[in-house]
Amino acid sequence: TKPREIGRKSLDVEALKRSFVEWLVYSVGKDLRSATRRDWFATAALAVRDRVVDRWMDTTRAVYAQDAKRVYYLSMEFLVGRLLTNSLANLGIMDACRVAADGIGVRLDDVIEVEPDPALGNGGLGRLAACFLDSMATHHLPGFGYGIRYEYGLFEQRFEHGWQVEYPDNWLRFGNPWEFPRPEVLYPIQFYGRVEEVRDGSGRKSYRWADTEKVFAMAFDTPVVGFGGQTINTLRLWSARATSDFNFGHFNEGDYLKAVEQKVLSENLSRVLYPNDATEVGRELRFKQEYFFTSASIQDVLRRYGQYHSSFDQLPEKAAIQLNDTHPAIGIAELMRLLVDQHGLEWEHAWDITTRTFSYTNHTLLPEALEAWPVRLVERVLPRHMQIIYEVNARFLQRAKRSTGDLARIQRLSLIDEHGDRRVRMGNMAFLGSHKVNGVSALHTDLMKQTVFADLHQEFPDRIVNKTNGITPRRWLHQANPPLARLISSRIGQSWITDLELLADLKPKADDETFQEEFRRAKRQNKKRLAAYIARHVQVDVNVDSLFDVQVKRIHEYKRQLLNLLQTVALYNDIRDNPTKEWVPVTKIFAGKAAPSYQMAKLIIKLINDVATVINQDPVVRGALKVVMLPNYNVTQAEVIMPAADLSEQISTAGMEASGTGNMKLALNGALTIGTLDGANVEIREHVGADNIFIFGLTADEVRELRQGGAFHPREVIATNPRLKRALDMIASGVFSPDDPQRFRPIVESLYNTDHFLVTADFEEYCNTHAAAVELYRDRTGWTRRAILNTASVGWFSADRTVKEYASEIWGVTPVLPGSAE
Ligand code: DL6
Repeated sequence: TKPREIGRKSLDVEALKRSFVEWLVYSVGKDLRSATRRDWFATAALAVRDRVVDRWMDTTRAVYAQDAKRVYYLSMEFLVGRLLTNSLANLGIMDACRVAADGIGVRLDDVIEVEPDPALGNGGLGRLAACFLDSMATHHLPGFGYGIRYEYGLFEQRFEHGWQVEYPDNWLRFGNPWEFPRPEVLYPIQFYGRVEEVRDGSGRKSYRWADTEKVFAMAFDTPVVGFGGQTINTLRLWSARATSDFNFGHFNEGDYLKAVEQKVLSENLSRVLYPNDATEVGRELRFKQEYFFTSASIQDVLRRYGQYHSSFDQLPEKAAIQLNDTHPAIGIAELMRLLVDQHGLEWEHAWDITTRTFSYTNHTLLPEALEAWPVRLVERVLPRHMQIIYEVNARFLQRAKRSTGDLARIQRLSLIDEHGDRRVRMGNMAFLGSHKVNGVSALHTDLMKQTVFADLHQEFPDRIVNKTNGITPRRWLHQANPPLARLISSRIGQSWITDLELLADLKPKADDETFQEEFRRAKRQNKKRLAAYIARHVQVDVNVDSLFDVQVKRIHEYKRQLLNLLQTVALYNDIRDNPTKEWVPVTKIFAGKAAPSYQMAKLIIKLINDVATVINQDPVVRGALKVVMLPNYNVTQAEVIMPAADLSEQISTAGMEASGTGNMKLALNGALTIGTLDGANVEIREHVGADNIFIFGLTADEVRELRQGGAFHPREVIATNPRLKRALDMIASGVFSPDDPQRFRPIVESLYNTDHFLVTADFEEYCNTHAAAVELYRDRTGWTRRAILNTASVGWFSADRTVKEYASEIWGVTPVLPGSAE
């Protein structure tokens, strides 16, 4: 029989072995005896990449042949995770590769472990982009990711004496075997300069952007392997390169060092990812990064379109540009500039094309995270774009004034915030320049309509739509949780991998004793793996039979790690007060990074670590309670944590978490959620049923009323709750920080004085609900039944469903199947 192959490269074990040896010797330049694990990683990646390239080209050819509409997903962040396991799993050659590696004396798992996890993002928004890429490729949607090839990703987090310390993430130090540099794909990006008005013979006015500083954007392409290996899409990341005029100016004057300095400065543009998550960024370099990758991407889109089209009329039928948050929103002004200034289109015509091409996803309502760039900055860095923004605004406000005389409303609609120093509201810009604007969960979308975009929503009532987030089942179940994936496939076959709602077929098995037993066995195996990871990384021994209670996400006050921690301290006191009671053993597991400039979040990390030290060393509680904070949370670590969790903490102040996606990953892997009615938790409850989730706390409406009513006094709430007061007194008096008793005063004071995130208000209900959850854990059958029902009920939260909704309702793209290359 013909060996299974992809393109020209065979997938059988012998061929893989040959490939390994050839790559190792002829490309990596090592022999079998001296090869390190890193050499083997490079070798394996290159051999696997060979199996991808033919299909990649097939995909590209098929899309070109049909002149199909493409989606361009513009995102400042992509958290793709390790790619070796992902490629092997999606190509279906994990086992063949393992055997081939064994055959030459190499353990595949060791090789997998040395791959760096590219941290080109901060959190949810970046990981969502990566899940969407996987889903688009798996379902044959012609999708391109466009972003920045940061030389340094998000900082590496270490704990030193319990404090977060940031180290540079030099992820490219050993090279990146997955990427293809494209030195020929190079676009000039301009900054600064001035705008000249020019009139042609007929008196027609046009604009020229002159005396600019230039830098080049150079492309690096990474193939995105869809499940089954049929469709391979592209992630194109831009890297800054100095232009030669930049160097030569100084070079010719004989100032070589100055020339090199200039080169370094201009290439700083793609040097480092801004480590911000929902905190204010006000840096010129960040603004330039946004324009840099957006302009390069749009130039690339127009070049590709231009190969087949001589007018721009059909652009919206051939290209959908999705703005992942407002970071690339300057692209709206950029496309207008290119169409009007460079290609001579009339304004109205260009605006029609632009708005039909763009759509925008909002990911947060937090005021401090809504981008608003100072007019003075935009004017200086991108003077022509500022003019375009003014023109868009003038035309829009003129239209708005026809329907309202309300000046305050006009001010709210404006692209320019006139309070204080004038700023460009990027959210309003993205809204106006898009045909569809979406939120990422039902609640979040409703709140968008009621709050930040209330006025714009009234003007354009059909523009806002909801697209509840999703996660890729390939990485988050098939790859991360082999024991559970195998169990599921043994009962319902493998089709769930690309059609996750089929998991519903497991529902009847929720009461089946054998299935329950096997489900528990899979969970236990994953818990053992996590326990070993914990022992290796933080030297804490945890009981595999304890309830693994997990809160993993960025550290932020609105996510309320503090609520969890206060409950932990209260539980610690309960145990100490009654040590002989048969407590259900609980292991609290935290992980997450704090933005380096977010002092309160960093203090919360220190508090978690200090509380962990005291509790873990206390002989009285030993066994009943452990606290673990894992350093350097990233995609790779999440793949170990998610499958091992029993309880998933999703406890943000209602109305503040746009969606959450960790909540979906944990539920899919059989954890029960304890959470507020926030973000996608609301929809998770609808899918899993109220009996299989622990909901507590104020609702978003109640939060708003409480904050507005002025009747919330945290000091009084604390006074009436002795368990809470005792926990706070302990923290305030230095029980967890004997070396510096005052250390945590800022935390305690902020809870007493303002408690903006309503930790004290939700404390009691949270504790009661948590106690009920822990109590249920005693009932093995009852718990397992609910865990199975969670896995079986969350198929709807697949990113496949989400991207299909985007495809049909926003992008207007359809699948393109590459011609059979087999
Ligand atoms: O939509 C993806 C993800 C949501 O699941 C989170 O709830 C939300 O906090 C996150 N938002 C951001 C916003 N950062 N900015 N700007 O990361 O998006």
